[in-house]
Amino acid sequence: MSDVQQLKPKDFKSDQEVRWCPGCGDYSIINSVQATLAACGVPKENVVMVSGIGCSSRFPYYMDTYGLHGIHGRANAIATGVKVANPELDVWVITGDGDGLSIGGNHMIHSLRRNVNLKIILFNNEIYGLTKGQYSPTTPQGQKTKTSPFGSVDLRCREGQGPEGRGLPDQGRARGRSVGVERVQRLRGPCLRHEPAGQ
Ligand SMILES: Cc1ncc(C[n+]2csc(CCOP(=O)(O)OP(=O)(O)O)c2C)c(N)n1
Ligand code: SF4
Ligand SMILES: [Mg+2]
Repeated sequence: MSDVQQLKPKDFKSDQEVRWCPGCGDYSIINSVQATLAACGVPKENVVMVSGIGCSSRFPYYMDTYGLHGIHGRANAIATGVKVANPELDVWVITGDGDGLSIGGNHMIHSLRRNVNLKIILFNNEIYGLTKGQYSPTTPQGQKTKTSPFGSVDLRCREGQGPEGRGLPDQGRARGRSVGVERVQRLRGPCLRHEPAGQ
C-alpha cells in the first residue's frame, strides 16, 4: 500500500482570509490551480509560488505551498533565482498585466529568453486593479480609464503576442478566461508537459 497521501484542493488553501472583491475572476483561477495541483498529485513541498505586486499577486498568501510575495515587476527575476538554485522545484510566477508587462516587462522578456522552465500565470484583467483603474499594456486601444480619460492611444499587447503580433518568444503558452474551473484547469496540461528546448 502506498504511503503517499493523495492531496485534495483544500490542502492547497492557506489559512489567510482572501481579500479579492466579491465576483473577481481571480477566485476561479486560484480554485483551478488548487484543483489541478491536487489532481496532478504534485507534492506541495516542491511548489513555490512567486508573485510581484497587484491584486493577482496576493495569490501566494492564499496557497498552502512555499511562496514569496515579491516587489513590483520582479517576480520573474526572483523565480529565476529559485529555479536555478534548485531545478527540482515546481516554480510558478503569478503576475498581472501591469506587474508582468509594464514595470516587469523587461524581466518577462528575459526570463522567456533564458527559458528556465517557469510556469507563468499572467492574470490579464486589462487594467491595474489594485491601484484602481489605470490603463495597462493590455488595455484595448480607445478604452477610457483613470489615466486615459479620452481613451487609451496605445496599441495593446495581445494574449500570446507583443504589440501587433511582434515580440515575446513562444515558450509553451496557454491561455484561458477565468470563467470556469475546468477551463482554467485544462491550461495546466500544456504547461506541465512543456520542457525548455535544448534541456
Ligand atoms: C515600484 C512600484 N510602482 C508602483 C506601484 C503601484 N502599483 C501597485 S500594483 C500596480 C499595478 C498592478 O496591476 P496588475 O499587475 O495588472 O495587477 P491587478 O491588480 O490588476 O491584478 C501598481 C502600479 C508599486 N507598488 N510599486
Ligand atoms: S480590484 Fe479588480 S482585480 Fe482587484 S480584487 Fe477587485 S475585482 Fe479583482
Ligand atoms: Mg491587471
